[in-house]
Amino acid sequence: MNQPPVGPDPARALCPICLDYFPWREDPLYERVVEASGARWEPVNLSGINNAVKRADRRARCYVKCTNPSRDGTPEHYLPVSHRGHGEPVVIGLVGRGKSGKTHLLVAMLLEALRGDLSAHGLSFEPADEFRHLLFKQSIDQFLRGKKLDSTKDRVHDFAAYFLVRTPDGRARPLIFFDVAGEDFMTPGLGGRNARFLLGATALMFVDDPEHTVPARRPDAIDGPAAQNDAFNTAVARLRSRGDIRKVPVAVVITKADELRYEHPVDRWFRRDDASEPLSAAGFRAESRDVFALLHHHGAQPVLEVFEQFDRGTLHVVSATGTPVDQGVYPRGVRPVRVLRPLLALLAMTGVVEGPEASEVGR
Ligand SMILES: Nc1nc2c(ncn2[C@@H]2O[C@H](COP(=O)(O)OP(=O)(O)O)[C@@H](O)[C@H]2O)c(=O)[nH]1
Ligand SMILES: [Mg+2]
Ligand SMILES: [Zn+2]
Repeated sequence: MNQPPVGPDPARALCPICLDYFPWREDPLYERVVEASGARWEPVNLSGINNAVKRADRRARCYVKCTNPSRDGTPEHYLPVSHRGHGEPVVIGLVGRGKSGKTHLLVAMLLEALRGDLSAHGLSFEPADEFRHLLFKQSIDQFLRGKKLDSTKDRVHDFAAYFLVRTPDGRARPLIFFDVAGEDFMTPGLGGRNARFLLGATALMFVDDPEHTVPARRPDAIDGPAAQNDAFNTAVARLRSRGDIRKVPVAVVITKADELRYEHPVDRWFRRDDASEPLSAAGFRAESRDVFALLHHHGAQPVLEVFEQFDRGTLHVVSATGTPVDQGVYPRGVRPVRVLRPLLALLAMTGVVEGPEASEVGR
């Protein structure tokens, strides 16, 4: 009797960028060559390297070109070799209006993850895509110097970061983040290319800020909560064509919550460390309940509605910077608060973190 294939198909890969299945061929492999005149992709031939250790090391830094079999006009793109040979990739998409704080959140979160702050949970992270990581590291450096990050432009079809996350039992899973500028998300045309990553996402982070969700709690507030969140609506509409929308795990994140830091119940969560406590489904539930109540009290319908479209999800209050920006800089430096919680929740809900507690997170 034929057994169904176990794990990823070795000959075919699902491309997270164009969402075509394409034949995975490592002849040739490609490298990103950067010179004063510009950067380009160049084929490399490793067959002349007769030391297996050296060859493996070199290969780990190479890329495979996606053949984009549907020829849908997606610009030429390459995937790191680590896309193959590990478990099913976890693809996390950030969704939110422009300027809601997605890019700062992603940078703060991955900075702490790379630094080893989730080691109490047995998780270690390593960049698995040298070329994109160099770009991403520029953002990290800027962030650490207390400078405001540039708004997300260009490369709307591409992902922001590619990691391997290793778990205590020796498994590794590719972890891919898409961070799309809120405006591009809604731009029509391009055959819907901008938000297409949603169709391949295995988990989502919905991001919004206090200005649009709990404005009455801000000292300078004038309006009520926003009646609509077009980025959320577009994303959910787009996901519907997948059919399994309720099954996608989600983390709903109110970032820039430093603006609410003295307010109940945000103050309570801000005092707690986000990474060292043992993983507890009840802990996630308690925070979700508090944030839900806060949003409900302020009539933040768009966020509550998006949360209720999914079977499994958590709610969070976080701050990427810890303080407001002042003329493009953070005068006292940045101090992220609780940014690892949504990541940890999604890693539990996608099965990267295993165990009886992890399996109950978000239920
Ligand atoms: N107070 C505060 N401001 C933030 C925080 N994160 C981002 N911002 C500010 O919000 C603006 C938009 O942030 P950005 O990450 O570019 O939003 P994106 O368009 O959703 O990617 C920038 O001016 C940031 O300085 C935060 O945690 N706290
Ligand atoms: Mg951005
Ligand atoms: Zn592709």
